[in-house]
Amino acid sequence: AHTFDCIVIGLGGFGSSALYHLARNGLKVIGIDRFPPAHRFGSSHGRTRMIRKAYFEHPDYVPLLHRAYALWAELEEDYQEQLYFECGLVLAGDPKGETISGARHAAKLHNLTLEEIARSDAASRFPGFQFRDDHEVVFEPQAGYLRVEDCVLAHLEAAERLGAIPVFGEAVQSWSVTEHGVCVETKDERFEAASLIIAGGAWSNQLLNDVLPPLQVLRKVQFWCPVQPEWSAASQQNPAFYFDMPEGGFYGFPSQEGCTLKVAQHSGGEVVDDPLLVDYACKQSDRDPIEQFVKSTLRGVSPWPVEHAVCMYTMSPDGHFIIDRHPLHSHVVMAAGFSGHGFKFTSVIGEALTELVMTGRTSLPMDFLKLDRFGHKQGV
Ligand code: PYC
Repeated sequence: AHTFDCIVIGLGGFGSSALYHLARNGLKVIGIDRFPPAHRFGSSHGRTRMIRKAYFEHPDYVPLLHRAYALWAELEEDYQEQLYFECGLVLAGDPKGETISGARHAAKLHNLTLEEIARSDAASRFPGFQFRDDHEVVFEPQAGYLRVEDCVLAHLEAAERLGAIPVFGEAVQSWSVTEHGVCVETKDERFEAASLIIAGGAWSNQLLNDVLPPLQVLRKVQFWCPVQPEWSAASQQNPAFYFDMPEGGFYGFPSQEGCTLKVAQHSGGEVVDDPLLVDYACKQSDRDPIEQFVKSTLRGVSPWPVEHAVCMYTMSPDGHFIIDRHPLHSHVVMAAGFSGHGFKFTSVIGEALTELVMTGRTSLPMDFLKLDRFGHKQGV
């Protein structure tokens, strides 16, 4: 048995950040993941993740986003590579829908820049898009994307430099509370520590089934479609986008290398029973909604993708994150249910998880993400 200050289960977006922040605070830490670094079998892969501040899902995320942006900038400095690309974000939708009204509300409440784009100007300002007559358009200039795998690798590398030990290729079989802290067992090893962070992504149900409300894991497919030269030539000026269509939410990112554009559906998705058995092949039924969206909305983009990646969303019952101490074991901290919009927060949530481990509370305003909003599970 090995003795650490803290063990982190899961080294994806959240676990890698927690590992870094724990090490930065001088803790002796080990992280364990069944897959290799920045792998493609969870929820932190596919080249890009959106980052934005006019948070339509809930304005209470905005203070966390301010800190997340600052921490991404620090990590870039440390890693000596650009992780955040500020291309701006076009949001389009029915003004009564959550996307437009929620973004306006968050921007107003927190004094964020959110440009109103008149319908008559939208097409000339953003010639890559075809806007619906019943849609309104806003533009958030201080939004863009993160290079997702590089963010995970940057956190891991920085953590290792500070003495953290990441272990890959070892699946956690169980964790338990001991007289002095916690014990985590893999097939071949047993690790002991004073405290534990569980950041298991799509495996959260299995790791925390006695306390979490049921989290629904959804299979999501991200696509890369070939673009005409106007997208690539002007790729520096092309924004990220999120369209709230009658058929669902669709989003994407400008071409990075000048040949393809990433596009995916935020809504919908097949339910995954076992995250180890998710279907990584692309089906016609995955392609159909994307084909329809690209044809109706994007100009100069082929509706026939040349590449895809399958990823998972782990949905909490209300679509908001669950970040808290374990209700029975205060030295066990959990981060789960990121519901398809968590990655941008990994920098700040790693810091919050570290504070929870070290002091039992966090200075960040995140009480709205506590577990007790779901009531108590029977038996707890
Ligand atoms: O987290 O911003 C986000 C997002 C947009 C589309 C899917 N996730």
